[in-house]
Amino acid sequence: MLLPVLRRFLRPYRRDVLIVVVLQFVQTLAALSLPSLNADIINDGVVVGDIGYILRVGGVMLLISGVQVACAIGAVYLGARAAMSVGRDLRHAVFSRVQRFSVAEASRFGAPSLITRSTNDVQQVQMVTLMTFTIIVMAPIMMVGGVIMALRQDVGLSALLLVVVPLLLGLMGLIATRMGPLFRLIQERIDRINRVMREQITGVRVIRAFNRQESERERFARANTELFDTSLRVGYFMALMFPTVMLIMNASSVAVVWFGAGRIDSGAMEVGSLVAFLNYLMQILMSVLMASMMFMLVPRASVSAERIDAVLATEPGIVRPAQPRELPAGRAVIELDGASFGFEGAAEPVLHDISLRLEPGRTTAVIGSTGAGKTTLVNLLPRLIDPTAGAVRAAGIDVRELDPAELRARISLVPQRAYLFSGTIASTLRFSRPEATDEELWAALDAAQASEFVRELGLDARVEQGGSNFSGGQRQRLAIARALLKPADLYVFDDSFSALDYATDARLRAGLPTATAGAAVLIVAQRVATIRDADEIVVLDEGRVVGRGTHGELMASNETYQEIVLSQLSVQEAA
Ligand code: M5T
Ligand code: MG
Repeated sequence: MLLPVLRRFLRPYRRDVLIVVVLQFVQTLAALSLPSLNADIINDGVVVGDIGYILRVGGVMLLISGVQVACAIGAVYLGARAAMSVGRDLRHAVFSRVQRFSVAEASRFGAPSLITRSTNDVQQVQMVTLMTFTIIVMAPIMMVGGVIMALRQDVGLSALLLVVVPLLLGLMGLIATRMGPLFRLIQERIDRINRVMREQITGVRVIRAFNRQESERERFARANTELFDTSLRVGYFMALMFPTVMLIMNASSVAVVWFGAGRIDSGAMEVGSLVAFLNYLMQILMSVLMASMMFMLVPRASVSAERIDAVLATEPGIVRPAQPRELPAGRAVIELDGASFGFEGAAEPVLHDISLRLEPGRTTAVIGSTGAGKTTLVNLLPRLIDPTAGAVRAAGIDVRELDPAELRARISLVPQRAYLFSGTIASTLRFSRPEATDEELWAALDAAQASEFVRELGLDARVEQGGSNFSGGQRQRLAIARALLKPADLYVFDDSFSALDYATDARLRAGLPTATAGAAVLIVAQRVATIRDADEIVVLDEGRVVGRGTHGELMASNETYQEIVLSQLSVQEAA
């Protein structure tokens, strides 16, 4: 998986990559030529006592070293730049893909894994890219070149290479194959650490309330220990590898000197050649070592590339059609037409054959017990999910034929879990309409019954991530103000008044027709008082519409509605 990903993401930088390859090539050739020159100095300069020759060849060696250094600097600079760019582009690709995901795809991966994939996994690929630039070019040239040069120095001694190189290669191969599976495990365990960590942070209040610190600590400790164990096993192999390589290198140096000494003694070889041969041997073994490092890093990066590619290859379930139709100007009527919806893999659909017309100027309410499917119904409207049967229409057009952005521009939603983005009160409100003036902010806050507490804090008061530094009711009202700030054809309130007291709830709803400027309004609630004045009330039970009408009509005829009303009346009376 690594290659296709790299091929795709390195393409914009292929000029840099080409230059890196050339620079590495030159650098390696330079490195290969130095020991031979050194041998010449010894054989023809030092042994004979020719100072001039030593200075001349020494000068050439200095020059070549200079070239080598310059090439190395250039290669590292360009290589690092290209590798980091690949990292940046990968992160960008993952992020923008995830942004296009609908709820279904995002939950298939889960937030912690998506975060690991866009950070740690990208880093693995980035690192291997950088290594590749050096090793892939250098190792083969060095190995082949080294062998040729060694042969030129002394054919007899080169027989040693036939023993040492296969030995080292075999050993490295053995270790590398053992390490591959461990790397996949490491990535999965980092996922787990992320998940536990996230849950602890977001659920800190629940954990404290139930005194679960101890068991949570254990849960984290377990995940942490597992990562530690796997990393340690990788570490053992690494620890084993370096001494082994060193042993082989040094043992073979001893062998070279041993046999070389004999050959020099018998006059078959010169001293300089022995020194050069030793140098070439080191270069060859270094290149074998580097190549095997590659074999070790590549499996890990492949696992990461696979995980990244899985995200990039996932097609969002909800996409913009190739030729979207235009919504006509003016207020659009949005309707559900026999819409059903079932979650992936669930046996029973959550919504059955729902029809609903949301017209300008009318307030529609949906009431039903927990789990009845109210939020699922709401999610169909701005096309956060697509119905499994039936259709959602805006101005008579199936929403699947529209640009989702255009559809969503016409709908303003207060989600059940009022999520506020971090920043100031003003910035979190302007999330729905960046160009809103302060006056408009205050008008929306007034309508949302929030101006009182915001006036005390000021529009520049801090909002923590998610709005966690506000009370549930304050957060709901800020979310309502944010939704009212956006001009829309349809305003949807998903259980948005539940944290408000009765009086505030009533005041807020009384102001809604003005605040929404006569748009269609859909109120989802469990509390009868919140919806009794609606033009039409839809009673939802286990995903089916079991009644519709006004409060009076439903009171007279609908059993489910009566039950709901009675249960709430008795609660009130008892209080
Ligand atoms: C309706 C099921 C859930 C419930 C039904 C989000 C989600 C829900 N469900 C899944 O199986 N998978 C999911 O990812 O769908 O859920 P709802 O529409 O959220 O219910 P509601 O809004 O009427 O409930 P509430 O509590 O907000 O009043 O059976 O198990
Ligand atoms: Mg809900």
